[in-house]
Amino acid sequence: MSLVLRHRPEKIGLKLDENGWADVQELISKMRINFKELEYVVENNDKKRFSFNDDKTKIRANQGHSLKNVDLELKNIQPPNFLFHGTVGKFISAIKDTGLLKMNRQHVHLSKDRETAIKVGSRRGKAIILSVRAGEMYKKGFEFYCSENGVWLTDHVPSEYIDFRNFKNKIK
Ligand code: HQG
Repeated sequence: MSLVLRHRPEKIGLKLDENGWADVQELISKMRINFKELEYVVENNDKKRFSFNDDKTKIRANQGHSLKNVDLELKNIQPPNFLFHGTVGKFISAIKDTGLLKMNRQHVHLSKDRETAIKVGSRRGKAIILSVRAGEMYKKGFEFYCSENGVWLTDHVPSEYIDFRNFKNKIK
């Protein structure tokens, strides 16, 4: 479901609207599942990646899209003073140069606690946790969004707002 609702809906001939919504009946028939199974995934998915609309006729991914033309209608809101980003050592020198970039996704993804950031970083190897001075960025006019499932999103985190301090001994 992540593949078709975030990245490649065309793989099963699915259409998403401009806000990333797919028609539930269309998804069910194209994925060959039933409504109960879909409801189970939405309710029990470990990261609450998907949401229905109010009457459960539409479904979309809450964040993580690589599709460029999906507008999730996120509102700019004040983030906590510090947010965290889990990554791995091989990216650190590039992140020092350019800051955190969205790479293939629509946003840079930030976590509200270190534990979540460790999980995110560990997908790629030994996690390194960067702390981001999000409150200061917000005061300077950077926009922040919080997805339906509690992931903090922004467009770019310049290096000057990232604390690399704890990790300097690990960086070659
Ligand atoms: C790195 C998963 C070089 C960045 C997770 C990351 C998250 C840079 C990778 C969500 C860089 C991008 C997002 C720069 C950033 N130079 N590397 N300037 N700036 N990077 O997967 O944050 O399971 O697009 O550190 O749990 O790892 O999909 O982003 O390692 O919530 O729901 O480039 O995806 O959630 O990787 O993960 P990603 P992410 P889901």
